[in-house]
Amino acid sequence: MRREPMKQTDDLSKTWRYAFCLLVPILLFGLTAAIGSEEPQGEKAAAPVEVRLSEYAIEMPQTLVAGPTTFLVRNEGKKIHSFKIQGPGVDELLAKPVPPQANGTLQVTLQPGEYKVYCPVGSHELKGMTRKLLVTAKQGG
Ligand SMILES: [Cu+2]
Repeated sequence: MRREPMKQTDDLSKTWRYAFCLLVPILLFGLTAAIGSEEPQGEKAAAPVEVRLSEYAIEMPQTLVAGPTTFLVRNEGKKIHSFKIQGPGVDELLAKPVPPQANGTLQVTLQPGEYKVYCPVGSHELKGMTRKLLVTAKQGG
């Protein structure tokens, strides 16, 4: 019987090639899974919308995109203020008025349309603490 001297090394390289072929897809899959799992978070948790209250004005964006929205309301004035929003599907008021230099948050789900935002404390609305907010439909959703 004749022995084949090459067979041993040939088998070894085959084993290595096999292991390599197995390893690469596992690594690639792990990488893709890691990247993929981060995407939905950015889509859902939109950054809070900042609202600044003072005597007697409300500062905030004029337009927003529809969807779940958190308003971060900062009272930068010297008097107690609050924040109320009324419009399509929404009639919400801060749980409690915001003392000077304090914050409050209000979560609502905005629909496309026009909203009224104002401070319901005393006659602050008449003094200027009122404005309109335009909500536009979400793009590509
Ligand atoms: Cu006010």
